[in-house]
Amino acid sequence: MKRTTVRRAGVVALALTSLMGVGATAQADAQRLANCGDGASFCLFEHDDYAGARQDFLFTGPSGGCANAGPLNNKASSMRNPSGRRIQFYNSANCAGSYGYAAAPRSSDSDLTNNNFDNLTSSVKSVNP
Ligand SMILES: [Ca+2]
Ligand SMILES: [Ca+2]
Repeated sequence: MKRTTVRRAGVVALALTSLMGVGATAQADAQRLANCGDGASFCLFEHDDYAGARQDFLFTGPSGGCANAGPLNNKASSMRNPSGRRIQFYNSANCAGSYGYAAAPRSSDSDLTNNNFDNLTSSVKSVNP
């Protein structure tokens, strides 16, 4: 009898933990994809964890638009891509040469160091995934 009660309590606790886990994940997803400027397709941040100066980009029209990093040239350390397109990162201005890193649609990265692209981005291009 006693053993059964203990097991039931364990199951309830597990179910509660799962529910909380799902809620927290959904909230984190919404948070990391928000917080570019209103309607921006993509944004770069000066520091890790979406901190420091922010540069917004609006890519309209056909795929393949390129934009220079502006004030964040060689400074970007994290990024958010709420758009449905892939964003390619270039070490040179005007998307010259080959890209060094590509962000998946609807993704974010709190630290570009592990992509070997910290403080290197000079231009970005929006392409169809
Ligand atoms: Ca930086
Ligand atoms: Ca560069």
